[in-house]
Amino acid sequence: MKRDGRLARRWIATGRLAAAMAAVLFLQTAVGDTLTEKATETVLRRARLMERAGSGLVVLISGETKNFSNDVDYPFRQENNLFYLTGINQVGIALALRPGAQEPREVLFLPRRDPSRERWTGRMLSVEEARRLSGIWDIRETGEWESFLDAALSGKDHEKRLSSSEEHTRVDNAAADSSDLWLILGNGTALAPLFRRERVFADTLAARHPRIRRKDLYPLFRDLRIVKSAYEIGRLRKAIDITCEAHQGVMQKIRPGINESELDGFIHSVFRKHGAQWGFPSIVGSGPNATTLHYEQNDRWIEDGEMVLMDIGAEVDHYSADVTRTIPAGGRFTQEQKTLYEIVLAAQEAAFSAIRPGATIREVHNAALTTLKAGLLRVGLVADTTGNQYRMWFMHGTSHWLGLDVHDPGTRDTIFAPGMVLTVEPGLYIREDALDYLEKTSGNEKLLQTIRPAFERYKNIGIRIEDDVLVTQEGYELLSGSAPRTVEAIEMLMGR
Ligand SMILES: [Mn+2]
Repeated sequence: MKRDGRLARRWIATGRLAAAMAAVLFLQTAVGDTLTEKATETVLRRARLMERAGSGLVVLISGETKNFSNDVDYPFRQENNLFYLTGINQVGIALALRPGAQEPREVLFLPRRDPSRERWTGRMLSVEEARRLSGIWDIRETGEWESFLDAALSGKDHEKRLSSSEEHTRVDNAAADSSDLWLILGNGTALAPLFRRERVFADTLAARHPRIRRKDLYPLFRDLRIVKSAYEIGRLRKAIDITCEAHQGVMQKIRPGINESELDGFIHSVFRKHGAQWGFPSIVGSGPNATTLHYEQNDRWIEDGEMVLMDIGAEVDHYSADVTRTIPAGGRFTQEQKTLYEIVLAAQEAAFSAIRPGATIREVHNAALTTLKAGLLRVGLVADTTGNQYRMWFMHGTSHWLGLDVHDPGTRDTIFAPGMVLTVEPGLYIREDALDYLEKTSGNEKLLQTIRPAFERYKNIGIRIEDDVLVTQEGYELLSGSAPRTVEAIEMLMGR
């Protein structure tokens, strides 16, 4: 008898974690490669999310295309949480999950294919393709989306039709959905404005179904996404390797007289050579531009004796790297540049040593700060290390989470566990106007007198060293070590 995996598909459709795991195993071993590695991932992610939600209706809607100019759009990029659950990067899709209900517990809504549109903007996914990508069996047209939600929210029976067959079944709502409506809202986070469409959508549904209680999916996604699977770590490793290759290439290519834009283009060419995109616009800042944290203009001519800060990250399958190197344009650090560089490097090393299961980003930051402050006192850029004087020269956090978002969801107090990936990126930015805005108090006058000579020596130097780190059982693994990081290693590769 031919094993076609139909039964396993039904197990997956139950959305129950244990059943989904067994089905995935069965498909892999008995049926062959019917489920891609990526689909296997998304099957388990949906089951885990449903396990956490417990009951109700989970709703995710696709991102929108953003207009660039007239009839030209930016390249479409799927909303990351929907991508996390489906692996599908097509506009106009929607996902409904019904934890705690009877089948169907997972339904994906797909726009109907339109040859006249596809002629202009490219192929749209067929039902079979969407199935193969997501591992979701029940796929319907987006036109049925509203009536499906209404039926699910009102607990009425709803006729289900499998788009690819003539099979008709009845949705059994005996175990009716609870009135919880789960959407990504980002309540209490700075990201809440990003989910405005979800709020409007919830308002629309609430007008028709007054009983519903809104529940925020954001904390569920944050907790799920923060620990990376082996598959995800593989994607991140690839993105990081490509990024490090770009850094190595720049170190060999750069020379005084080159424009930041040419380095920007070169970096992008390395990403594209490997089929990757950027996860965020590259920062290529030379001389004084290196003191602007998110400088993106990238159009200045680079002079001899200057340093160039490059904060870049390739993106593979939505997973972004984030690696910064700061190098001397002419291949050799001046004494002043080297002095400050060694302080930042030592701070980064101190931060690394704080990384192990059980620690937090707050502790990593504090470890970096202690070293950084001592260094600043030594060179005379602060008068004492007890207060916040260091914030004139280092004004951002040391770490953030890394993943589908280059700043992945998570907090400073999330307890480290194996599989988490974060950046470690101390820096020093001696902006030329940094002292102009100090309040005119007698204390500050005295401070200015003390640090003025050091400031004159180091002004217009900006340095950041950023690496990507995986938390392991034993401590950590440096993922971006192939891009030279020490003064000696950088000067050696630059070969001058
Ligand atoms: Mn970063």
